[in-house]
Amino acid sequence: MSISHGQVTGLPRWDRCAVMGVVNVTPDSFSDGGRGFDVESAVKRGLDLVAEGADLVDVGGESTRPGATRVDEAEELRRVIPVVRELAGEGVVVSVDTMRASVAERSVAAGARLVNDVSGGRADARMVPVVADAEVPFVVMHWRGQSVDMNDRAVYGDVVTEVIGELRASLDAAVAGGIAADRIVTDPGLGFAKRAGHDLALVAAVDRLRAELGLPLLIAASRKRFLGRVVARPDGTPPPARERDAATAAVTALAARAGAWAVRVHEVRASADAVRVVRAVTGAGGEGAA
Ligand code: PMM
Repeated sequence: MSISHGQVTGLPRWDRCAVMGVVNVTPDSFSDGGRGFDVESAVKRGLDLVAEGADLVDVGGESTRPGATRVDEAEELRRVIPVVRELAGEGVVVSVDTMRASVAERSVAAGARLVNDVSGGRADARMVPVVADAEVPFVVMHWRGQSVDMNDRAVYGDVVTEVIGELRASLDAAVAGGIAADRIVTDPGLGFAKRAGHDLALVAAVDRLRAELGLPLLIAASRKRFLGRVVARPDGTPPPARERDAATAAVTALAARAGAWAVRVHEVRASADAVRVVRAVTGAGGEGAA
């Protein structure tokens, strides 16, 4: 009963669900309290995530949380490029989380091996051609528009069917734009124009998403609002984001069991253990298992 998690051309092959650790180079995480960002601390954070079991590290310089407004291009480059360069120089498999083609291009030149675009190529018309030219893998996430007002677009009849249909359109555009299908990862975009019930339905449908889209799947539930609601205190108050890591690891186990290619998480250790437990359990049911 071993599970196939899929493989992405241009990246290492893992015999289990991979774990992508998150380094958000944003003012609330790595500000040095003054003019700039503390590159050294952000790099150390990335290396710590690898030591805890991350297979890849996703570096982003722009918050996409609900209500977030955009940072300008120069600022995003200033935050992201030095961190990408240093982590790649240390041999880390680096992914860059950006909606801007210029940031993707410069990140790949600095050593990034994967471009993770929450807009799936829709926010910047140059993104697909740039990724196609660079011949790097590309994450196409389900997206209905910028974060500032995305909650207004969280309206679905059948969320799983609609997300699959809308993802297909972005995936077709990526392939038509020259990105090889075997370099594409897809992602239902938990929390992006989704309410808690939508997110839960999508987590429950990982195997269907995989089967119908036919591509490696990234699941990024880490610390998101829907988990805060699930593990809310008796008075209904959600715990703060940092107290949602056990709930996140539970989603990791479910996603890995359903064949996700990777999970994207802020706290790596528990998820790194979870994917190993899933591999051990799913590999243990064969002949001779007494
Ligand atoms: N979510 C966030 C950022 N990047 N990338 C992908 N592929 N999928 C996601 O769901 C996703 C992402 C927002 O999360 P954070 O601000 O808590 O890191």
